[in-house]
Amino acid sequence: MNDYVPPEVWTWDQPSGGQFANVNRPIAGATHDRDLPIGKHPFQLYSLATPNGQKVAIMFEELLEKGHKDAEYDAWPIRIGEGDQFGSGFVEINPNSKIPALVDRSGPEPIRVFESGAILVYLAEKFGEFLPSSGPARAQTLSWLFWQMGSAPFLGGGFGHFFAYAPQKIEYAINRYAMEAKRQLDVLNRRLAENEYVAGPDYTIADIAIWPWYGGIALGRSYEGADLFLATHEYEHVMRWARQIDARPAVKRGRIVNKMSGDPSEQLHERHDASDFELRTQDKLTPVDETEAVKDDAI
Ligand SMILES: N[C@@H](CCC(=O)N[C@@H](CS)C(=O)NCC(=O)O)C(=O)O
Repeated sequence: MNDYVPPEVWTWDQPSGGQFANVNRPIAGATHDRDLPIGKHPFQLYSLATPNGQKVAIMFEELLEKGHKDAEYDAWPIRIGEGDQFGSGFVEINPNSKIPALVDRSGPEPIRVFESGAILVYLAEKFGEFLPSSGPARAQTLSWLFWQMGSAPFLGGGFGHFFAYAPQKIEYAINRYAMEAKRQLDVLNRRLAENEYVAGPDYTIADIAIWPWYGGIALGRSYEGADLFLATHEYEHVMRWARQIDARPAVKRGRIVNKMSGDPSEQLHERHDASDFELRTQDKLTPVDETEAVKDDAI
């Protein structure tokens, strides 16, 4: 318990003290002029390897794995810890200033897409993959995709924030969100007990959206100590599914795109070519520039 009494009207007069407090603001819009780089491929992805960012790079790698050569993309890092999401070029694509954001330059006019769920649906429909075109299977896929979009803010912004990033460990907040995180893991566990993949027998954009968040927690990759704290090993069907998806070649590649921290062999700061995974991870380049090592697990 603390002695904070909220004023009648909230004002932004002090930093919160939490991690990322320096980039959090109560206003939208650009803070500075900055054009975004544009590469040679039809798709330009502006992102970071957070769970939301990983979804889109995994989707591109899955499309390429299926032989869709038109799914070639350039992936540019947006350093959200340094405020790149408030540059004018980025805000033009995503007025919400959050990664991931995509520009499809394959047609006569560029098409801008933001919100990871919208990007997954856009690409799935464009290539006719990972989203059934009609019927119950489509309804299931979209239901679970939107389940993720609605649920993960409680896992990340709620549990993850208070467990890992808040300046104090607040028992009430951690209890509240640990309870919800475990409930969500149980929802998934029951579903995956009866289905190989989240939407049914086939791998879909629902798995691509859900895995970086819930697979990340289950495999101990998000919020250090969270797997132990939430006893994720008890969700045996989630664990089976998380490991199964982790083994997919496209997932192995996609999850390291725009990754700026962690093991240098798992950091591909920019992706412009399939060969980059072999040739341009940080262990293959000059020694890691520590100023680039911004946190990109999940905020
Ligand atoms: N609902 C959005 C959430 C995107 C999101 O929260 N992105 C975070 C990184 S995981 C971000 O860019 N944060 C920067 C900020 O809040 O300033 C989506 O799924 O695309």
